[in-house]
Amino acid sequence: MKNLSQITSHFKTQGTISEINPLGAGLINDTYKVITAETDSSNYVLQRINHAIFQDVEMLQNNIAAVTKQIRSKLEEQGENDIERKVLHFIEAEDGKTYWFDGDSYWRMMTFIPKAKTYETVNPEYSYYAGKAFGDFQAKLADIPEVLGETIPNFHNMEFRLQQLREAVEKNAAGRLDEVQYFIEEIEKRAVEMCKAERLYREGKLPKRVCHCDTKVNNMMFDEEGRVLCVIDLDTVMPSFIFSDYGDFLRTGANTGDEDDKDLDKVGFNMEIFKAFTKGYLEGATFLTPIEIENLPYAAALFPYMQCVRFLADYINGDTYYKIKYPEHNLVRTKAQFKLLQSVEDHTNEMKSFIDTCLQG
Ligand code: GN1
Ligand code: MG
Repeated sequence: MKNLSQITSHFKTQGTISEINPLGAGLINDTYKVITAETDSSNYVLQRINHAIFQDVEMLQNNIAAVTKQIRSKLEEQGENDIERKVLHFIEAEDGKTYWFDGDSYWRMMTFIPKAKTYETVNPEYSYYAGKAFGDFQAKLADIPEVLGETIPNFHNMEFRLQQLREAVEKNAAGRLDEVQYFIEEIEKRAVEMCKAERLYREGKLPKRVCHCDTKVNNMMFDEEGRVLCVIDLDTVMPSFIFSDYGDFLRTGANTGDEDDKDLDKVGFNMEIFKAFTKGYLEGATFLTPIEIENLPYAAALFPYMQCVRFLADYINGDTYYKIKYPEHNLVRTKAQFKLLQSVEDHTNEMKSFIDTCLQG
């Protein structure tokens, strides 16, 4: 607490800081809520940026500054009157930067958005709003003047993720290979199909657009009525296929169980959520090309698949990337994501016909 309040003293905040408590359930950065004593001054969010993962903090913060500036100006154009709750606002550090380096870690602060909530699960109504909001988020960023850098190179590149898994298998650093053979085989069976996006891109048939790339349901703030206020966790905003945002929301929002559910009977793909989210997304993302729309069911499968590959690679490597709560955690996550993938696959035809209906209607 003492250390954390020393960190906050390097930022141009207002009010007297009275409490600093852990916030949220992110797997990468460390996040805290900073509470001020005065009722009329804002509370803040303090974050320690995971520098091992985000190696170019300058690029990271420049991306976020460009994105928040663009969203802010679009909201102003629309005459929005709740701007402070609809876009993140970063606090300057004493040296004028948007982050502070304490000689060891990189920190940043932003205003805490009041009267807003995040959820780990959502009902169909909220999913519809979420779909519209992510479509709208991508639409707002379509004409961003800055060229955004890839804060994590090849982040959602399926070919690259498979290559990482294959390297992990090759090294078998933690000696865990024998117990995961089944999953490796299942992953390899689907590898060619799942790398379709990269092939379409090379053939010039699929564009990259500015995407959020971490559209987990808990990266969205809702107001008291369940309307989406804004999208948070902007570290991974970068050029990608729109499949990233569409697919990663469904991976989390349409899962009937948890991302790391030990009870696989609870894990499955909820078609009601799929339908509501897809309807909203198609309404918000008015710029989609036919090839993007046609591949939305592929995107719904791609993200459980990719996450399965990433969790499994981390398990084989000995848990060097994701925070874990117990030794088998990454294996449990792998199994849950694989179960979800199978459930998505079972719904392929139903997804396709729903999308056709939306387009006709
Ligand atoms: C990480 O930190 P968090 O939980 O928002 C990860 C995502 C994964 C997710 C899995 C930078 O996001 O890509 O989908 O965990 N972020 C990074 O829960 O790797
Ligand atoms: Mg998050």
